Amino acid sequence: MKERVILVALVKNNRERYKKIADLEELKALTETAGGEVIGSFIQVKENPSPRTLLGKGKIKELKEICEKYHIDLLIFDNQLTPSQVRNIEQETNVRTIDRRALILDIFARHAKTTEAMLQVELAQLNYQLTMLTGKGEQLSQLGGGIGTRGPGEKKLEVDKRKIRERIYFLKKSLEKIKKTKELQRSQREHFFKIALAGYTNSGKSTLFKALTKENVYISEELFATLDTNTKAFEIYPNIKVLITDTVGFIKNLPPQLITAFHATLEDIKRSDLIIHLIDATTENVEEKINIVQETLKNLGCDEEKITLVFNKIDLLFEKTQYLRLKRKYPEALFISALKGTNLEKLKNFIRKKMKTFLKRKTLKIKKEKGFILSYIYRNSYVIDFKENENEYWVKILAYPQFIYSLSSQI
Ligand SMILES: Nc1nc2c(ncn2[C@@H]2O[C@H](COP(=O)(O)OP(=O)(O)OP(=O)(O)O)[C@@H](O)[C@H]2O)c(=O)[nH]1
Ligand SMILES: [Mg+2]
Repeated sequence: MKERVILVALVKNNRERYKKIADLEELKALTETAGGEVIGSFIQVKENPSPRTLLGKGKIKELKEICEKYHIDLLIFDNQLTPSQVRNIEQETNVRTIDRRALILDIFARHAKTTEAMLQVELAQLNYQLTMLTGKGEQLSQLGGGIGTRGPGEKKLEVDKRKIRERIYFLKKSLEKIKKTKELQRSQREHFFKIALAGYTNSGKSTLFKALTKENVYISEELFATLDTNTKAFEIYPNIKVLITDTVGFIKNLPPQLITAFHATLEDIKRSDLIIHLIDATTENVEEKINIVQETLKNLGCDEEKITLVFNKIDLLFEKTQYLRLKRKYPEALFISALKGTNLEKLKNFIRKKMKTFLKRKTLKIKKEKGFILSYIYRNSYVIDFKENENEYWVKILAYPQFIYSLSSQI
């Protein structure tokens, strides 16, 4: 049976309350992705949050009554909670309580499929637990403990912390090993033009990946459907391949533990020659989401010059106004529908333009007795023109410089 959930948020004033509604919509989608059923939401407007329970005393009481009446199993706070706040709220409402960060970690844990993703998620979860335990320790010493509580309590915490640290050490070692294998793969791919798909969760990255590579990947309206990077080649010109990588999506306030743990995965974005920042053009607060992704990319150390904005899902933009507004505000951006295939040719042309300096044009003169090499050339380059006379073939090609270089010793 689905857990029955109430979403809770605290905002400073009425203006923020209005903005919070979109955040709660997102929190609802996250909750549903995690398998919960949202029964309602609860917002308190209060200038100063209570250090004990975030919400004020009266509101907590009100919340407790609602939880009893509607048989609520779980409270999910949009605001970040301290460990002691979690405990106090649980004590006073009798309902299990988590915050947005814990919810996102839970979704990541559900969706991790490959060994690497599972190790990364566990690492993020343990680091998160460690911060929560540290908080609990502080709480205990602040209370002064007392006979029978403080001593053993702290001791148990120390044991827990030590076990967690040991496991973290093990996970980091295992991830190191995977990283080495990945490095090897990367070096083999070094000379290809590399594209990364980045963007807010649910913007359609995997759908675009599938449209370009014809690869069957998992696509879903759930948030964070993709946690594992997936790299595939597709031909941008006949016989000229580029590599494209589908990655994990971003979200507002992504727990920092996840960014750290997924570093190896996100490294693929940084190392790309072109980053396609894909945006769901139909979503609420588009600009805010664009800024969150741009900010995350910047923090990862991505070169801004490499980032291109691409608006997706234009098949759903029935109203022209949103389209025109975005076009005016982001004149350089492209507009596509990954699902319907609209403007994919435009996107490919854009990629071709971007990779101009990565490819070389060359006219090869090949003696007829070396004609056997032609099939090798045809397989690895885009033949623009072909002529022959009695003794020679003239082949005008477009190819990666490395390929042209490899030919020089053979013709
Ligand atoms: N109408 C429409 N729907 C789209 C389009 N592109 C993607 N979708 C839908 O949007 C949802 C999310 O698509 P995904 O490709 O899984 O998105 P993602 O960016 O990979 O999401 P995460 O992996 O969760 O970060 C799915 O239900 C898709 O069918 C589009 O161009 N038009
Ligand atoms: Mg995806």
